[in-house]
Amino acid sequence: MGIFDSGVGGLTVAAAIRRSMPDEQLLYLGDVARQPYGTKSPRTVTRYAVQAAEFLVEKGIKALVVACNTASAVALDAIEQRFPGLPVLGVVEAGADGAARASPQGRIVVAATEGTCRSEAYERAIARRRGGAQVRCVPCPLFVALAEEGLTDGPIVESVARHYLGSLFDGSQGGDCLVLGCTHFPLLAPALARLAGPGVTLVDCAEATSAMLVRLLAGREAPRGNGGGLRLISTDAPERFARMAGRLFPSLGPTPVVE
Ligand code: DGN
Repeated sequence: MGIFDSGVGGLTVAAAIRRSMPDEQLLYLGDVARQPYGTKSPRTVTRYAVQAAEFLVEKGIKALVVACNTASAVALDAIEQRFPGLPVLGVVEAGADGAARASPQGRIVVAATEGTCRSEAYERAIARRRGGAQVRCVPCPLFVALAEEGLTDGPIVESVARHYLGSLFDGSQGGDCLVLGCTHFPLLAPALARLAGPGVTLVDCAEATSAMLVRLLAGREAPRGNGGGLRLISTDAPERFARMAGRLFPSLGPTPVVE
């Protein structure tokens, strides 16, 4: 199975897939040479995303997970058109599904990149599942840099989180659900959960995506006990990618192999 993101963020999705489908062979591409995707135009993100998909398809994958909300928001149709017949799953549909189910009153805050917010993909996907829900998409571009830097909690993260989301969960009309609408953001989840407060449900699109993937691949799973694995490929600076991946995902070991 192929998975890609602009960097290490999509490893939150890969880790969730590993937990729920441990027999699958996963091939992960981090397009760090061209990150961030979140501030680029839809045309550029689509070109990058189709190229990333081409690279993975050439390696012989049976399904593709677009583990980047920005690419899912703007490039999913282009990828599906380029590879008819290949099961393709994007994280926006999964995140929207999770939010529509989890929000008690339908007051949903989506923290995402500028590109995802501009596309209004979450608003559309949530409206299809839960008409009448209020959706507020907030661009939080610095969260991506913090996660890529391995800075996932502490006073700097708290202050950036307050800057973007500080007033959105106050009072009876505040958000009741926070969607981590960028695959880098689950890495900051403890700080974001503290900021949102105890009454607010966090929706992690990584978990929601892996649950959707299990349903999508029913009947086509890898044989049990064949020892699945995760192969990592980076489009630039593999040593740095390995260092960050090892630090953020201890289950990969301190210095995972990155090609
Ligand atoms: N992780 C990507 C996303 O989910 O949107 C984008 C990160 C970025 O490249 N800005």
